[in-house]
Amino acid sequence: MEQQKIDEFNHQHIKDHQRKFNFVAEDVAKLDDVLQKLQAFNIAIPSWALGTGGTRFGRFSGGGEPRNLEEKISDVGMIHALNRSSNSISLHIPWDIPENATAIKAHAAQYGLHFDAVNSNTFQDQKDAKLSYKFGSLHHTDKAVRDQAIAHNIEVIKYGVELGSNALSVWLSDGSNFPGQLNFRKAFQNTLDSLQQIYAALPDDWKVWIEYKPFEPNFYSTTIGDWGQSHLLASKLGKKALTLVDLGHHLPNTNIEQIVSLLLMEQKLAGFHFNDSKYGDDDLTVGSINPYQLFLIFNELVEGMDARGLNHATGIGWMIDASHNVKDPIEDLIQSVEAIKIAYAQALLVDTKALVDAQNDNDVAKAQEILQTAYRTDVRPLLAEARLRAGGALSPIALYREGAVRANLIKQRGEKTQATGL
Ligand code: RM4
Ligand code: MN
Ligand code: MN
Repeated sequence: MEQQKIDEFNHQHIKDHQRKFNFVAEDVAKLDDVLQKLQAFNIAIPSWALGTGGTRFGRFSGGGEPRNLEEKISDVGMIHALNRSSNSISLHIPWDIPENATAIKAHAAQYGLHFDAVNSNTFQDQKDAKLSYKFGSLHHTDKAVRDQAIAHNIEVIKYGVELGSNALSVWLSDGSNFPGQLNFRKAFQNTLDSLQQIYAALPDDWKVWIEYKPFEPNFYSTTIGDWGQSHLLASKLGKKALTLVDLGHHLPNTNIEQIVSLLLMEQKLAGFHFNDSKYGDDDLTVGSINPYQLFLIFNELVEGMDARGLNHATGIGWMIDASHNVKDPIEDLIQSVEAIKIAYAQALLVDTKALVDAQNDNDVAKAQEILQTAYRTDVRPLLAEARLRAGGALSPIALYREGAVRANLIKQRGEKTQATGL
């Protein structure tokens, strides 16, 4: 997407934008501060979500999917050119192996991209693997299987070092399907022992992010099933280990904002995998089901990060982890980034001082008014203004469609390509 096209598009829509922007800007106390924070705020795109997702029942390809890592990076480059808010990519290995790290880094740099956390995969058997993960990986009863999974994680760190990333993200499918299948204590101890060996291989400035999930693909128990189990492991491991919160990895109605607040307080919040869900790990577009919850999470984040003096943009990891079964992945990712930044902008608008007073006075109605005044503000023109200032498009999806980007990708790559990933 050439800059000239973006500028032309913005030129056509500038009047309309200014009218909307002036309307909301008038009421924003620290307007420049908010706009600067929005400009600085980027969300990483996962390399496994640039193709059409599927379920265990089927997969319906959308066409023009990236055929290799280079093409995935180009797709993220397209998203970033349009929204100026997606300046990094997170790789899942071995779905995306950077064979030539120097070339891959240079290719990404062309689009102003760098590499976020690297993700290991021990939830599938790899083609030439000697041993199977059918009954788990880091928690396995057989030391040889654990060793294979440990070696894989250490290899992923090596790829990450070459790419300039600084975190290993570990999600295990380890668990059990039936009562009696597993000794919980031994499974936990094996996991801890395996993670300790991976931890020992982390470079000084690296972190390991431990993700939890209550069920699926195992349906009776998951060895790292909730934030308590993840936090227990992270505290036993040490300072470089933190808990990663994937929004879809909670049982329905869990108060995620409270979890986030406490992890942040304990300096144990690694960051996020954003998505939305109605029932389970649905991996839907961020903000498509419950945008209020997302806002409440950001409200805790902004408050908690400010309390610790953390930089919002870089203090923790921000990443999308979604799957797109019926939408164009690029459009879906643009929508997710927008939803995240809307929630963030709304949280920045909360009158914190008044909220503290209301809390201290136990003025419950006032506290609700304060939060909902921020939540009900249409902040989209603020986001558009931040994008405009950063060289992005006033309306990324509109320009993406106007430019017939997907049709061009189909022409280049073909109708029947299939990206590796979810
Ligand atoms: C899992 C989990 C992990 C992701 C895989 C693909 O459910 O969310 O973060 O790496 O899916
Ligand atoms: Mn995840
Ligand atoms: Mn998930």
